[in-house]
Amino acid sequence: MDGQADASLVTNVEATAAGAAPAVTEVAEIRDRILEKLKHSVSKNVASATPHDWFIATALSVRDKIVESWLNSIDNAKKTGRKRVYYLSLEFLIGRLLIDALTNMELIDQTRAALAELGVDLETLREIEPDAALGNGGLGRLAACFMESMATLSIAAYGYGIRYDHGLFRQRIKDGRQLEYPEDWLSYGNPWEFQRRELVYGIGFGGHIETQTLPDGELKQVWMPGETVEALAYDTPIAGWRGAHINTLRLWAARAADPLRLDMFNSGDHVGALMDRVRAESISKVLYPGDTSPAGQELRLRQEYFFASASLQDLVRRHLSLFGDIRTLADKAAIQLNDTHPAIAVAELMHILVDRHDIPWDEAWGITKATFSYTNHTLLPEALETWPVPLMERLLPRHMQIIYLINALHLEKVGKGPDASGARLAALSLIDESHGRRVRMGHLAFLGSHKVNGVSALHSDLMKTTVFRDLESVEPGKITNKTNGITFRRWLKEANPALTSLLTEVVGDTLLDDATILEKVAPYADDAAFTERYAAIRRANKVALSALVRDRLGVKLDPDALFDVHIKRIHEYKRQILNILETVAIFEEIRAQPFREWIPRVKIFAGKAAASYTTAKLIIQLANDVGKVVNSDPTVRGLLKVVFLPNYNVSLAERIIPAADLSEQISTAGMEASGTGNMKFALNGALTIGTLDGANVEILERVGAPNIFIFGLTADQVEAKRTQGISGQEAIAKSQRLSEALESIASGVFSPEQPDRYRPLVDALTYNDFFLVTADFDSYYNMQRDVFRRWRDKKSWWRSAVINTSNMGWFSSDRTITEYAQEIWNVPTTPPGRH
Ligand code: NBG
Repeated sequence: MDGQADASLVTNVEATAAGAAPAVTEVAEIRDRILEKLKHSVSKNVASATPHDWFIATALSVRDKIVESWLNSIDNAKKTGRKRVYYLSLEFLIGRLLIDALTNMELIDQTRAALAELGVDLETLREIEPDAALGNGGLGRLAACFMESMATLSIAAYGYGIRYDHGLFRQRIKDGRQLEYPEDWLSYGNPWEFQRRELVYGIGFGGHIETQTLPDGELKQVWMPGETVEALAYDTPIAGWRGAHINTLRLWAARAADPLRLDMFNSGDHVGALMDRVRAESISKVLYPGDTSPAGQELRLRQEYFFASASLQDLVRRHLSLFGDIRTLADKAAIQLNDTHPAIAVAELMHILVDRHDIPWDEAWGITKATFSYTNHTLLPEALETWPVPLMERLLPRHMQIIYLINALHLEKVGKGPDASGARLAALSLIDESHGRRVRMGHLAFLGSHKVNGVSALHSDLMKTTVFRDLESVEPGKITNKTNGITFRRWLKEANPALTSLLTEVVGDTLLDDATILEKVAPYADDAAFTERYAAIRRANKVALSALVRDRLGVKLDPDALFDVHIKRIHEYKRQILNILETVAIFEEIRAQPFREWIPRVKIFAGKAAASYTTAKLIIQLANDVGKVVNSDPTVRGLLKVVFLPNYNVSLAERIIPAADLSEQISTAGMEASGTGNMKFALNGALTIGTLDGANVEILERVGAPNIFIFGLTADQVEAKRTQGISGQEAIAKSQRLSEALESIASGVFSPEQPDRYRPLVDALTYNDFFLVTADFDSYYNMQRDVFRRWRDKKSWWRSAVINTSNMGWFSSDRTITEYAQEIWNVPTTPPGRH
């Protein structure tokens, strides 16, 4: 550490791609700020600082910059009396924030240089930051992309969620099997958050209702909760692109009103004295506690009410302090329900308006509907939440009463219609009576909102004909579509800086301000010099990923092989098993016909299975077992490799996606609401092999049929096929390849120590193939051969890749958020760079 700027210290791709060197004075200033933080906030000097100390010092130095702009943003929203957007979500999969913050504050190159002067590599610090896994998959990552785009577009927005001590579990793979461990992202502190000790709200549970008679003879219901838990706010600033506007992600931590029952403690019951506290704090312990037990279900409902109630109390307090009159709430606040998890907020707002502010019911219902809107993220019946009425009645007696009344008035209205049969009313009711009484949270969210949206064109259409068919007929036009998007700051610039530099050379440096200018790249698809550079960047990313795979799994990859990537939650509808079957089929063929000219290919899998989802866990094990056999088979000669990277999260996705050649988006048509991984891959130039499902349909429309590999049954065909029966026997009998692949799996070729391990999987595909894997196998297999043919013709491959990148501008979450702002929230947007 000699204080000299030494460019050779900086070895990563971004620095080499960064272009002009940052100004010397700015670098010196940043270096001094980092040193100041190291000394006064971390209490270390340069000689004794660990990489973690450097991470904290660097984070705090950029945080200071963010805070200045943050306070201005808050002030400005106050001064202008702007309408605010509140995004309620049980998940915010924000990932690491250091590179994101530096990028959006436009300080990344300067900070890298400043750290280099101190002998510190920014990439090392990047890897030290824990990945905030406060989400499960696409839904949570979408919420994170939306937060970033709302800040970028200067929308005054708050994200509201839960500050889980442990987010989604950490996955380890042992003997091919998934093991779950608690994620511990907070164990060494979190430099991004601010505890707001003044923002504490009481959240009631249980108890009873007292009916009071008002002087005018009207009855008033007063809820007397039996238990109160405190919600304490923690704020994280979310910087928009170019740092002009900063929003707040406010996460609630649960706390007991009393830390300890001192009487019990002193009488010797040391554990019992902590019981209330443990019970209260369990609410914000983990994301998605198992809900197979009644206790687990209760905890889930407690979580949902906890964060919905804290958020509503907070936003109502803000509204009253700024505008004075609760009746104007809908003019000044738009609340977006991210899926059904926060749907209880509809009843909570009615409770606040009617019980606390004495607003007459009808007026309160009008305010509620005008304030809320709801996004549906899945049509899978098991994901559309319903809560047993007895549980709701016990935990939230007043809310249950409110839900019953909403339902009674709703059914009274629709019951007057000419087609009001018993079956129709049963379908429209907020209470599902088909297997014990349960509250339909999707229906509650629908009725309590002025707009309801799906997340891709196909999904929004299917909503109208499936789960919300009856409700749509009562309120036609309420369902709209808002196709998902992704933030290009993270998924292009931060994940693939070299590609970003190449693209900005062509389209100019406003690419991250206005993604639609990517169109200008299209003509370069036929420019050999350009595609060569584009291909070289991919190769460098593949070399980097190969190093990671080697470090983590000890498997050596050939960066010139085709990287065929399937990364997402493990679920039967996402059909990882279809991909594995094709892998097995090719494995058998390579061994039988070793002389053929095979395309060297690497199958890359990653993803977590829900802890209680046995079949998904078995699929993980199969992928690992197949990998073990294939990777060590001498005849295969490295022509096929299969790797399963453990603990898939945002950071791993950032490493894998820029290195992918082929993107697997092969869900059973009609089942993937949208997908957002599909967009990230296509933006980074991977070609998609996929079904006509979710946003794949819109990707096809934009990139054109020659540049995407579409196969398999359509959503309509899937429905028709299912009505004929879902046995796989016929398809298996027709396809020798498929029957051989299934046979080798069933007979234990990949599990010699337990030959019948995969019998249940094979039996399900044979007799009960709900996800239609067998029906789509041949067309998938054949399409993979088209992929091979195309890969051989490199010119054509890279042409398609560039066309994919150039047509992805529309999938920016800035576009999606602009649509929400204009068509659902009615709030203004200011594009970046127009300040
Ligand atoms: C997921 C869908 C994806 C979609 C994301 C974001 C849930 C419940 N739904 O297809 O499966 O892209 O939501 O909309 O996680």
